[in-house]
Amino acid sequence: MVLPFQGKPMPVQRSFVLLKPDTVQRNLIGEVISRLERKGLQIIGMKMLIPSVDLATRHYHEHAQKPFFQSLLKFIVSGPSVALALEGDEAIAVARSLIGATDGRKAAPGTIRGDFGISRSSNLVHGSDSPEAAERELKIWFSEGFVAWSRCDKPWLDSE
Ligand code: 3AN
Repeated sequence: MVLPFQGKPMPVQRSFVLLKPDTVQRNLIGEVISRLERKGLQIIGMKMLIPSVDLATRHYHEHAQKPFFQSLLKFIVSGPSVALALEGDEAIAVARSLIGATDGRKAAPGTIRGDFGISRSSNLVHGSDSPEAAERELKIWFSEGFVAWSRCDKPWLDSE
């Protein structure tokens, strides 16, 4: 019998990823989620919602003084987004590397923004940029908590 290779269990980190209204409107939800899943990140929370102005303001509070803040708010409450809670080794950095640079025009090909975007404001996906941001954002968007489950391919992902 062939047994799956059992590697060292991965340290686990959580991240928050938001598929913003342009991803939803452009029918790219499946494409984006597929990239995150295939990479090995585990989805432990997922929901579609139109955020309230209050939720959006709390999420983007660090940009409150920026000149683009009002248009950023208007954009994020303009339609449904898909919120994801992800888990995996270095999930924050891994998700950010899949997402790519902020400006779609400069984002590397192969990244989500590099392959599907040509804008800095409508740049498809948000990903937490630090453990502190991830904790704060997950609390805001997933106050109800997460779904506990194990990926059946985990043994194939768990190794240094
Ligand atoms: P990232 O999402 O790559 O971490 P941030 O945190 O600098 O980028 O910016 C948050 C969001 O604000 C971006 N995702 C983008 O939608 C928007 N944004 C950033 N810079 C600009 C800008 N100069 N003009 C308009 N929108 C911007």
